Amino acid sequence: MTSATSATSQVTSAEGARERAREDSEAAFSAAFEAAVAADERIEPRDWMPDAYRSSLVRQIAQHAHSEIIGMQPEANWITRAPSLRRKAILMAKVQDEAGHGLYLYGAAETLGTGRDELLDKLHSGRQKYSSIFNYPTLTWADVGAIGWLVDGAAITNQVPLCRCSYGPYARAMVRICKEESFHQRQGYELLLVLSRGTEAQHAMAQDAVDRWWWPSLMMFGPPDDESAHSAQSMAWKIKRHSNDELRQRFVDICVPQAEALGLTLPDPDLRWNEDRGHYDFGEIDWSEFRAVLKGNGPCNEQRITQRRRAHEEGAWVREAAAAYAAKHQHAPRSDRKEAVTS
Ligand code: FAQ
Repeated sequence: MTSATSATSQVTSAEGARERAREDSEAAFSAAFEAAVAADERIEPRDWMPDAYRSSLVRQIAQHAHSEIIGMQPEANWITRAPSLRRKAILMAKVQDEAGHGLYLYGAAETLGTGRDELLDKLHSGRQKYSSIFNYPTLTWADVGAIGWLVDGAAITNQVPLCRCSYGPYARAMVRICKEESFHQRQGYELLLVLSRGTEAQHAMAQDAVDRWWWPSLMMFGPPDDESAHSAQSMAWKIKRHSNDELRQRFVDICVPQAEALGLTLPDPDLRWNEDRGHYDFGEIDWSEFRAVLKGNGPCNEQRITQRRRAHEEGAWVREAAAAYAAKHQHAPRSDRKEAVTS
């Protein structure tokens, strides 16, 4: 063997050893990840995780964050026309909470290495989704009640199990979000109860709102299980704990007695208790409507995204001012910084 051949074979075997070592450590990390998930332990930002786990979390968390901030629009539409100061203060606090939920969620996505700018860019360019529910209009004051009762109610049903999501930062964000959503749900229920027990016109307004929001609320849980692209893998990773159809059924079972207590009817002639299943049967969801809304053809898709882009552009000066302030104080001498804090 010439010395050149021997040097080449040494390099090749060193590369091979490195490659084998890399594969061994990857396999060890992967086994540790699978074991942690199986043991119901939390995966934290610095832990090794499969690329697909990371990207699936970013996809779901981003869609959730976008839903929170786009979801501010339908109700904000009624802040200036709330029927009393009390109702106005409550509604402002609720809409503000939703902005806060967006912040926690964008923060959770950041722990996975994806910044808010990138996610907002994807939302504004239509590359990421937000919940279908926010593409419906709020036509009357009663819609604020229907959103609280049904939309926040569906959100809680879906999100309480997410408090046990395998990814730590998302699970912890969900604990606080769910507590706040419970307030939101109760204010919506109380608002509808007052309307339902009010004048004939108020009762009719509450019923009309429930008629319009019921079916879109059922669509919030996503496509039926046999068409759900991500459920099986997300459940195996314990990101999701229940399937779309299981949670939808849970929501229907919760709502039927609540509707009775409200004195309102749910717009589904097929809704009836099934003794054998121990659940309410309900009618067929119009999945063609769901698909149309997801494609951008819902009643308000265009309006919602246009308003979001405008708000982002008009807020540019706030972001620039905040960045300039942060940079100034980061580079200021320590004594100036102290003065800035105490003055
Ligand atoms: N709208 O394979 P799956 C709120 C998409 S609550 C739009 O079943 P996955 C609070 C899905 O992304 C609302 N898109 O997906 C509030 C996927 O598309 P992709 C937000 C939907 O992830 C209240 C494709 O269809 N809550 O904002 C919808 O396993 C009042 C295939 O679906 C959350 O986001 C939909 N309804 O299950 C704020 C909760 N459904 O990503 C203001 C967290 C499905 O491949 C006022 N998210 N898609 O392009 C989740 O639990 C899940 O992501 C599901 C979907 C259950 C939404």
